[in-house]
Amino acid sequence: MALDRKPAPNDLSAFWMPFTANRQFKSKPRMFVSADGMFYKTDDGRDVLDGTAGLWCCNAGHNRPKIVEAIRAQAGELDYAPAFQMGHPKAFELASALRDMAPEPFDHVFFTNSGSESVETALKIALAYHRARGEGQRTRLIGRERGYHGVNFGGISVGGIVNNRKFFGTLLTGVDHLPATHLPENAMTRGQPEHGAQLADELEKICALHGPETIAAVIVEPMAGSTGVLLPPKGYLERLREICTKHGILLIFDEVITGFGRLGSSFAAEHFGVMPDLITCAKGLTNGVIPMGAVLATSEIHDAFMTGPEHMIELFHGYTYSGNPIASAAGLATLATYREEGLFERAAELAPYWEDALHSLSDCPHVIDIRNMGLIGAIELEPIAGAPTRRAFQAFLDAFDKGCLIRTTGDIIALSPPLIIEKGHIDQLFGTLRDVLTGLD
Ligand code: PXG
Repeated sequence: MALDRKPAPNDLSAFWMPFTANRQFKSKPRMFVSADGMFYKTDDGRDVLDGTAGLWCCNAGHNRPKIVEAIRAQAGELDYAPAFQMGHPKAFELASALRDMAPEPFDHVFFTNSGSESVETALKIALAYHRARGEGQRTRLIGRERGYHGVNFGGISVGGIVNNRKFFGTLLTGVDHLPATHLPENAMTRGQPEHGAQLADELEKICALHGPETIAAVIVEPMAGSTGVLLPPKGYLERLREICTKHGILLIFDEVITGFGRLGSSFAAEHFGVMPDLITCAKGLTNGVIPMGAVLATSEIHDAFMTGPEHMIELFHGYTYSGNPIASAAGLATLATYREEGLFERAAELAPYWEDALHSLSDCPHVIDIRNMGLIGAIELEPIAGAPTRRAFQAFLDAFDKGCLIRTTGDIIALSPPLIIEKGHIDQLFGTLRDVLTGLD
């Protein structure tokens, strides 16, 4: 393209938007131009309440001074340093801060740039760990139906969302899936559902089919977010842990959504009291402001690599931007903001109010299920016959017109506000949703 060509501000054709109905969007664009605290501002000057923390990532809300200042200062001090064979202080400081925030066994941190990369990294660490210990035959990876683990090839292979898989060829081989944890008899449960712990026993069947000694790792979201907020039944995660331990299989919790206070604790592992062997995270690590992700590993896993000659690279994996200085500065300021403002505790305190407000919508038209945990909520709508997803998408458009940002996946509305939300905002969000749901076809 000629350098002198300046696209008009209303030229939307060049940007091929991710996970977006491009033609619909470009015919009637929805643009945010600024954000502060709990609100976005649109290009036509309207305030929109952020009911989703961006995409589940701005857990401390928007335009937070400490984070903004840290990025500004870091950009002027050390903009970039090579990530391989060189270091800079902030990456080490952030790794230590993350270790201190995480549950006890997670002593080591590998930096990535997104949730998808965290997942690829964790799967590769799992495979290489077994090989380092002389169990190179453990190559199988087990995911779960309706699981979301990002969009790279490993992640879509272990993931269980059909549209994210079916267009993209044969994916990884040697992958099996557990059944999803969603059971109709648990509809309208508040918090963790009673029924379904036995779904974890499917792992025993997969072990019996292949031989457990061929399985490297099981990866699950402790609470599945993207697929529409599917909660783990009581006892389910404990059972998965038990079976993995029994067979020497690594358990990976994908905490890209559940990390950083979403459930009222640092990580879901802490919330549920079930410790995996690896945790993937991203999003809230930098409040969504700068792309960054991480994999947390136990010493047992990390130390298995620390053998051989000292001049040798122990893990042949990493990214140009692993531990990028500006991302590290943003991460440090984000974790400090969570700590200083007690935002995880705040989420736990507000959760009962959130739960009541959410479940008050159970009498609205089309609502067939409501699910919640921490500051997460889902409202499942009866699909329009022959036109799945249309009803929820209309709810998304109507809510936006009425000043609230919500997310929809299939016919499920998902809510995950910044943890700084006030009770008044919760009332506004659910008041608007009542209007929206009442007006839907
Ligand atoms: N794992 C999990 C559990 C996720 O939720 C990823 C991995 C991938 O992260 P990146 O940073 O590569 O996008 C995710 C991402 C939604 C929504 O509306 C969810 C995600 C991303 C965008 C939208 O549910 N989750």
